Amino acid sequence: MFPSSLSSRARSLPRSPRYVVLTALFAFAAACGGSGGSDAPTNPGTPGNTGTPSTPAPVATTSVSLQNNAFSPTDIQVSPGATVTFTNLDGYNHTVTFDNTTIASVDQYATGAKTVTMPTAPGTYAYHCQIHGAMKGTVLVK
Ligand SMILES: [Cu+2]
Repeated sequence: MFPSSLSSRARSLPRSPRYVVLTALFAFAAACGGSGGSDAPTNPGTPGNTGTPSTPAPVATTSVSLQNNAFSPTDIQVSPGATVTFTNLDGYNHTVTFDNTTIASVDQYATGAKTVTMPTAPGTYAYHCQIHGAMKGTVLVK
């Protein structure tokens, strides 16, 4: 369908053709919605691969900071059995408490770095601070 001259441009701008297609789809959906009537779709559907996921992917790192009552990055990805370092920059007490009690959690500490060894079993392991209920994070072992 595309002229062969597009192939080199498509290689340097891999998202461009998809973006054009998505733009066309949105324009089409908008046109349909404008026609009104009961058979106009209220939800035009979700494109399969927009490149902008609603939930950010976990960050591949073994270092997490505790600052301003938050874990940063909130969601990380590590290898099985990895050691994750949690550094408290707030100067007051936090804990790193995993929901999965087989993981050795960190009792309250106010400064410095603590390490936690993650399981070898793949999965998402949620943790929180026992002092500040809004402080939550996850470690994806993969
Ligand atoms: Cu805390």
